[in-house]
Amino acid sequence: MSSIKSIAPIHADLESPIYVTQPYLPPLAEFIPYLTKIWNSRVLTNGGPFHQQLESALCDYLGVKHVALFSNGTLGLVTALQALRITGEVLTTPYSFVATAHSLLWNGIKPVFVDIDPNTLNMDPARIEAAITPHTTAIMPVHCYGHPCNVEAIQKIADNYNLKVIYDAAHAFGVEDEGGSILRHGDLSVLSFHATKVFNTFEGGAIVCPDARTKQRIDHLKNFGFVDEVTVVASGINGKMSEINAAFGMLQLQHIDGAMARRRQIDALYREYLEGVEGIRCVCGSGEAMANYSYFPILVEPDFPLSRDGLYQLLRENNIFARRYFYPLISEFPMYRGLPSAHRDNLPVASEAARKVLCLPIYPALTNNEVFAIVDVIAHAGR
Ligand code: T4K
Repeated sequence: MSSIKSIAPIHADLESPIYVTQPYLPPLAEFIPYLTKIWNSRVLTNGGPFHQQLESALCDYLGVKHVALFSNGTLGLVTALQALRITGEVLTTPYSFVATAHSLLWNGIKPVFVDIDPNTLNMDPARIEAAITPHTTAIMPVHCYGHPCNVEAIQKIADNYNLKVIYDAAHAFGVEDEGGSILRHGDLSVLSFHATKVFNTFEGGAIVCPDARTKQRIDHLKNFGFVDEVTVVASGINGKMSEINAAFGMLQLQHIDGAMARRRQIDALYREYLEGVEGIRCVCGSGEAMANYSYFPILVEPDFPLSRDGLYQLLRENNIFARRYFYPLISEFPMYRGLPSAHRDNLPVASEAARKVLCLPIYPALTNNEVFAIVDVIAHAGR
C-alpha cells in the first residue's frame, strides 16, 4: 500500500464502465480514403490489393518471411493443422482461450493437456515428454498474454520426437526475443487480429510461416483449395480476409507503435501502484526483448483480504469489468473434461492459476486517472 499512499488520489469518474479492453480505432476520417479506393475498384475480397499490401507490410513490420491473412485467428489455427496434415494426438495447454483446443477437435485431433509453468503460465516443457505417446504428432503451445514460451526447450523435444510445433500466437503480435520476432519459432505461428487484440482488423488473423511452399499450401487451403478457375487441390475452407479488414489493417499499422507505447506506460503504472499491495502478484513477462503489453494479469494470492472472485465482484460494483482469463480451464469444458489429461490431478498449476487470475483493463485510451481508480479499489478492498 505504501506506493499507493505516495500518489495523489485523483479519483476518476467511473460513471461509464471500464472494460478489460477497448479496441484501438484511428480517426474515422483517416479511413475514408481507403474506403473510396475499395468503392472505386469494387474489389471486395479474394486476395485483392489491400490483402496483398497488408501481407507484405506485416512481413516488414513483424520481421517474418511469409504471412497468410485469415478472416479470424480460429480459422488460422484450423488451417495450420490442415496445412501440416496433423492427425492423432496434439499436446497443448489447458490455460488458454477455448479456440486453441477447439481447432484440434475441428480436425478430429485428440488434445492432450500438459500443465503450465507457475511463473510464465505457459506450457511447462519439463512436463511435455511424459505426455508423448506413439500417437503424438505435434505440440500446440500458446504464448499466453504475449509472454513467449520456452521455445528452445520445446523445439528440442519436438526434434527428438519428430513432432511439429504450431504456436498459438494469438496474443503475441509484435513480441520479440533477442533474435527477433517470436513468430519465427516452430513450424507455424498463428495470430489473431480480433477487436480485443493489440493489433485489430475488427476480425482477422494470420498464419506466419517460414517458407514459400507452405504459404502457397495455406493460401490454397483458405480459398476452398482452388489453384485456378478449374483446379481444386484440397478440401479447403473459406478463411479469406476481406478488403475492408485488410485496408483497416494498413491504417492500423500506422498507429500501432503509439498504441503499444501507451500500453507500456499503463503496464508500468499498474506495476508501480500495485507493488506494495499485499496479496496481489503481477504476472511478469518471460524474458521478451520487446513486449506488447496485451494483457495485465494479476494473481490474487491467499493473503489478499478477498478471494479472486470477491475482487472481481467488487470491481464490477465499481463499474470496472476485469476478466478471469483463463477461467475455467479449457479442460473443464464438457467436450474436454472426459479426457484423461483433463483431470485436475494432471493440471495442478493451471488449476491454481485459473482460480487466482484476474486480467485488469489495459488499452491505449485508458487514462492514468482510470488506472489509479482501478488500483484504488484493489488497494482498499476488504479494508
Ligand atoms: N487463441 C487464443 C489464445 C485466443 O485468445 C483467441 C481469441 C483465439 C485463439 C482465437 O482468435 P479469434 O478467432 O478470436 O481471432 C475475447 C475474444 O473474442 C477472443 O478473440 C479472444 N481470444 C479472447 C481472449 O477474448 P470474450 O468472449 O472475452 O470477448 P468479449 O466480447 O467479452 O470482449 C471483451 C471486452 O472487450 C468487452 O467486455 C468489451 C470489449 N470489446 C469487445 C469487442 C468484441 C469492445 O469494446 N468492442 C468489441 O468489439 O473473447
